[in-house]
Amino acid sequence: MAVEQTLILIKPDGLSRKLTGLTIDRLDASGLEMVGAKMVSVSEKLAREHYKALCDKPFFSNLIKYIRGDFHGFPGHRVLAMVYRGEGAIAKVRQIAGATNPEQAEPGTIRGSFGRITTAGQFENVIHASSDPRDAEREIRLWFKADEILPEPAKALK
Ligand code: DAT
Ligand code: MG
Repeated sequence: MAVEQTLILIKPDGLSRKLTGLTIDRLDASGLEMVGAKMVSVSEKLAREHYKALCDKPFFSNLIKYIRGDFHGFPGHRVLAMVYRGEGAIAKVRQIAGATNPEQAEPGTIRGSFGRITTAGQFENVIHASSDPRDAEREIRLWFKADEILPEPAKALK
């Protein structure tokens, strides 16, 4: 299996419902390595760029509000952005996250256990996880500068 990097965001619902530790526990237990992490104040521009493939969807404007924390009374528009690395990292993290729709996510996955669909139809699914290698590369470059991610061991300074 190839060594991959993948982007994870703990979204504003995950932060406000105190699911940060639980999420990191599950990611660490998978054997993958955390190689980047920071709190990010999400600008409108960053949110729109992150979700640009969905810009034609009817739920796009609420999706931008959601990722910016507008539904969670969370001043500062915060998310926790992380990069994990390891063999098959993209699929492993998607497995831990569960399906996009929290009602269809397997019980025991993060979204299956803690996600919800609000009465207004908003998916609140706790975390973001890159869906494929192209997305992962694009998203990591969007959220992180190169020197904010630990180099692979072979490339690390001795
Ligand atoms: P994922 O986050 O699992 O990669 P995606 O990239 O298709 O899913 O969509 C990004 C986010 O958009 C998703 O986490 C929640 C929201 N979303 C997707 N489909 C939706 C829908 N049918 N109704 C409301 N929100 C939706
Ligand atoms: Mg996606």
